[in-house]
Amino acid sequence: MSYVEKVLENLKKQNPNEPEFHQAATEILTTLAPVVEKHPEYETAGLLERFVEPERAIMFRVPWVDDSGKVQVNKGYRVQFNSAIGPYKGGLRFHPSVNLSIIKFLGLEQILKNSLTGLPIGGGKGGSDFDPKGKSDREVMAFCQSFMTELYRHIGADTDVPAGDIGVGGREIGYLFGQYKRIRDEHVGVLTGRGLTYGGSLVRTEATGYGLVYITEEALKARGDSFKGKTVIISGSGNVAIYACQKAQSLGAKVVAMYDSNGYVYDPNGIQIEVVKDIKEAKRGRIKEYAERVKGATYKEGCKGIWSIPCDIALPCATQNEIDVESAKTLVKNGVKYVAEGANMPSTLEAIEVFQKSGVVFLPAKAANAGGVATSALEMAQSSGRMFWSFEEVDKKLKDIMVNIYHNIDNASKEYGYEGNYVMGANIAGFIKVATAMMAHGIV
Ligand code: NDP
Ligand code: 2IT
Repeated sequence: MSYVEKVLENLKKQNPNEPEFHQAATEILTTLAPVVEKHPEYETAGLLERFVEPERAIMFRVPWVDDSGKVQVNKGYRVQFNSAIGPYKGGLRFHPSVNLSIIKFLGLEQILKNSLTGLPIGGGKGGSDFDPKGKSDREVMAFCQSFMTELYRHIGADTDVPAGDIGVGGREIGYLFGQYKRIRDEHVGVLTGRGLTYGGSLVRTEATGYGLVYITEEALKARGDSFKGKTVIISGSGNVAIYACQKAQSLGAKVVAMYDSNGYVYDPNGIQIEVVKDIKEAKRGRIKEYAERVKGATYKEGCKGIWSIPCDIALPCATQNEIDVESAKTLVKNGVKYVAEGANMPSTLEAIEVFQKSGVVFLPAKAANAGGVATSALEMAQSSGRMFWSFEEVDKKLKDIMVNIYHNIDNASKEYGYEGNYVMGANIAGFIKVATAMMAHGIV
């Protein structure tokens, strides 16, 4: 049995009932075989065993009082996965589906994503099974204050810097930051995605969606093509989806469909993103309302149907495993040419295989959605320098980072003999930097 196979088998034995963690680890480790073959010293140093084991995983109780006066209890998590190349960095997810397996898969992905940005950030992730949907602002504040009352002791501007993810946006970051500052009496860059009046960076709100479109644009350009005139499907209608839609349309694409967890809207005339922003950002409403407001648009219950709409480019921007093997086959049958992942692990392993075997250009999440965390690192840099850069400056840095990531993963795929396989390219390019740092640090 090879080194990679041994590590994977042991991981599954040591961490039973963590299917999402197994899935992410399988995707990553199986592509690293050519690297560990080149570096037999990694096995002696137990490098892969250490790489897949979080440095620390914190689980805690989050009690809070709801509007009826009843005490509610949620689970809180922070997995500090790897600090070889910088302080732990990664988002917080508030969603009822959150459990240790989900946080560990996200944390493991984050290590390599953060490495690919070229910036000094390690990997971490956290969150809670708390559902902000349908809660009052006061309930969300009470939850966030309780969550931070435990989390504050584990994080710090040079230790671990959380940010947003599903269910954690500007409102939640504000409440979390307020409580951290109150307990620690420190106004520092301990969270990113902060508001612009208290240390946030321009472009952070737009960064993940914009970055996704920038890297896809570079992949198109490398093939003599562009977004102009392309039909695009975007799943989700949250932070990543909205700004991916806006940027893709500004480059001449027509985005015809989006969804939330209840169903999808189809607008053959092209999604009017200002309407989506009003429904989702301003009113915290449901995407269904889009079809009530825009003539010619239709709404269908259920998410999966979105993948049966013919498109040139698919940008999954909602959640893990939203594209299964069947949906992948439908997309290919209908002529999809590019799939770039805005969400984390939105394609199942079998779906990825379908895309790759069909010659679809597939840009995996850890490369394609790295613009969010990259801009978070730019926010950290501005915080420690006590200064701010203009929108244009940050946007330019973001674009340069995404273009670099594209060429790094493309070059790595060629160097290792798997040209165009960007799953291999991204995992290998991300891993080599982390592995080199870990080897330099000795057995820690
Ligand atoms: P938001 O909470 O802003 O939006 C999430 C969107 O996805 C909503 O439309 C939501 O619908 C939908 N969604 C969530 N869960 C499900 C589900 N189980 N089934 C169907 N739809 C679902 O989150 P973000 O836009 O920030 O995050 C989206 C994805 O992008 C996640 O995978 C996240 O990890 C990833 N990501 C985010 C980054 C960021 O900077 N924010 C950076 C890199 C990656 P509903 O409103 O009905 O719940
Ligand atoms: O998955 C991700 O990269 C994020 N949710 C953003 C993390 C960050 O620290 O900005």
